Amino acid sequence: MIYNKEFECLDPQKMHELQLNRICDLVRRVYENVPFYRKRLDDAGIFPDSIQTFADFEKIPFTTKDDLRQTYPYGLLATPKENIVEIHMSSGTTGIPVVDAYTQNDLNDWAEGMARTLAAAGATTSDTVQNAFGYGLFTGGLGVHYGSKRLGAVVLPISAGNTEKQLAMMQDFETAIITCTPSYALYLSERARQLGIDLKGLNLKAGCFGAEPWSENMRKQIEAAWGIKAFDIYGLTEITGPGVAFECEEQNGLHLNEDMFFPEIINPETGAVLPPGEKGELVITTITKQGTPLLRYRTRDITYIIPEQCPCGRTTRRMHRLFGRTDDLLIIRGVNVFPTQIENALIEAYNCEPNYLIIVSRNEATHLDEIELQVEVNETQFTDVVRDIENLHKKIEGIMKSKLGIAVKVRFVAPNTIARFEGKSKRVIDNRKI
Ligand code: DLL
Repeated sequence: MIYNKEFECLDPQKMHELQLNRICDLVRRVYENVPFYRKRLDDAGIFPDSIQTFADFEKIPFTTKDDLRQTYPYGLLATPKENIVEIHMSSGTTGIPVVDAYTQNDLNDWAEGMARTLAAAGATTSDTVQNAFGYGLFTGGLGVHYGSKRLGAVVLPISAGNTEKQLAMMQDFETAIITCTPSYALYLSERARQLGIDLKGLNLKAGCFGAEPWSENMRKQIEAAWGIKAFDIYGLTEITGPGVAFECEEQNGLHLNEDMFFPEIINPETGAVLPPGEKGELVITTITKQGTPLLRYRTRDITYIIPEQCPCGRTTRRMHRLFGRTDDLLIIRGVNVFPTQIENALIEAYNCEPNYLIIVSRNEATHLDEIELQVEVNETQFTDVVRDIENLHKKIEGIMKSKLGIAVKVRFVAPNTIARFEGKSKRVIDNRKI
């Protein structure tokens, strides 16, 4: 269902006008209220009134994650602190968190974006949304929560973890929509199988999954294991959280909530803006945000804008599902590969559940990079695999070579030896000292 026809189906020309108005207003707001941005713009010789067109806007310098860290905790507030009603943050691996501060209006926008997301996955007012994203500073839990409430569905705020209870709740409350990371969705289905629960016999119809990269083949596996449609949802803490973009029933690219988030794709090396269809780094400007709005924020996520309009009736632009992050890109002997490409090829070669680990190292003697792919075999496949292990090795390694152009050494490991995840998964260990 299209939740908000006014904005989701707005004439593209009108959407452009709306965006440009909001951009001009935003540049003025941050210039007046955020010393960091005033200096940035002054240094670049840009005055708010000189921004009249998208071409003018493209001259504004990017904002980076580093800028956010350097202004921690409140350096990017664009409104007096008394207007802030909620804070979220993500710490990542480097220590200093990045902060998002919301006014009530920002929370309303967030709820709106997430109501659109859930409605596009088929959620209705009579459905139970079981929300297995973590609640807390992470935006997954409360993002889905606010969206479900706005939509008028029943939200079950169970948070991540407690796997057996999740499965019991699903049966007792006839959950229709499940929301969590894709890796947790797979773990839930694995536990269900072990406990003899048939997920396909329950009331489930769809799942909204995101917060980490997942491949198209992993989607198919989740859909088969759960008997549902699995929708990709996207967002990041700095830019409000989930609800930036979401899939519709076409499951072919994610519609951007363009009335709130202005997207650009850039060449990550040169910063040049790329046309639709060309792959690059997603840059977002939060055009309605009041608390901590960002100008031209470099997400580090790699995608492209799909040039065609979607047959679903929405007119908002779609981005291709993410290929990965600029900082996840593995460069192996000069070949660029994202972990999701390895995942896709692995599932294609061996229709296993993607419990795998990618270990990258540098051979000290040859100074060449090597990838070991540890693949877990499940209990039922175990005996077959042992019988046919040589062939399977060859098959996976062959597909990696032909699809990705890299040599991968496959090592099968026993069932249940690779870690499972309730939140974001960690599937790459890079032991190279570079
Ligand atoms: O992961 C927000 C979120 C919550 C999104 C729930 C979707 C669902 P962060 O923890 O700040 O926020 O991580 C943001 O996660 O820049 C991407 O690299 C990655 N990511 C998020 N969604 C997807 C997705 C939340 N659908 C970072 N596919 C982003 C691939 C995703 N990667």
